[in-house]
Amino acid sequence: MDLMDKKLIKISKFLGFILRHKPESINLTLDQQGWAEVDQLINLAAQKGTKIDFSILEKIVANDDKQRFSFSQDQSKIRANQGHSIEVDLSLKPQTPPEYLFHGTATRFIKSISQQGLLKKSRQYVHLSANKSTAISVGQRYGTPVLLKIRAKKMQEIGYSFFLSDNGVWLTDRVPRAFIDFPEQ
Ligand code: HQG
Repeated sequence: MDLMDKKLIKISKFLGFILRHKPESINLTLDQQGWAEVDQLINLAAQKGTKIDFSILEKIVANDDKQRFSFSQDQSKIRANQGHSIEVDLSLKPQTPPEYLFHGTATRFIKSISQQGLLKKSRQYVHLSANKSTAISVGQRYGTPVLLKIRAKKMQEIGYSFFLSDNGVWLTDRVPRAFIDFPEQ
C-alpha cells in the first residue's frame, strides 16, 4: 500500500463517519436523502482540520473498495450508499432477492442471534450479501467469523421487503431466526 492509498483510506473512513453517522461533528447537515453539499463538506472538514479537495473525493467515489459513496449527477452533492445509523431516505425500491443471502457475524453474537434473529442494531437495516466471501470479511471485523445463510426468497414471499443499495449490499429490516441456517457447531 503506498502513501496515497493510505491517505485515501483515511479520508474514506472519515467520510463514512460523517456521511453515515455524525455529520453534526463538523456542523454539516445532510438533506433527507442523505446528500451533503460537496463545497460545504470540504469547507467544514477543513475547519475541523481535515483537508479534502474535490479531486480526492473523485478518487474515493471511483476507487473505494466497496464503492461506499456516490455523487449526485452534477457532482455538487455526495452521499454514502448504505450503512447509515442516521435516518435517511435512500429511495431504494424493493427487489426480489436471490434464494439465499449471507450474513457474516462473529462467534460471540451467535447465541443472541439464535434467540432474537438478526437485528439492525445501530444501523438503518440488517446488511446481507450475495456472496459468502464478502459476508465472511464483514464478520471478521468483530472476531472469529461465522457465516449465516439466510432464506431470503422465502422471507420475501411471505412479505418481508428487501432492498439493494447502489453498491450491491442487500438490506432488510430484520431476519427472524426461522430463516437463518446456522453452521453446525
Ligand atoms: C450483530 C460494513 C447479537 C451483527 C460491512 C453484526 C457491512 C447481533 C453486529 C456494514 C444480533 C452489527 C454492516 C443479535 C445482529 N444479537 N448480535 N440479535 N443481530 N447482530 O457493523 O452487518 O466497511 O452494524 O451480526 O461491510 O457487521 O463500514 O453491521 O455483527 O456492509 O462500509 O451485530 O458495515 O461496511 O454490526 O456491517 P454492524 P454489519 P463498511
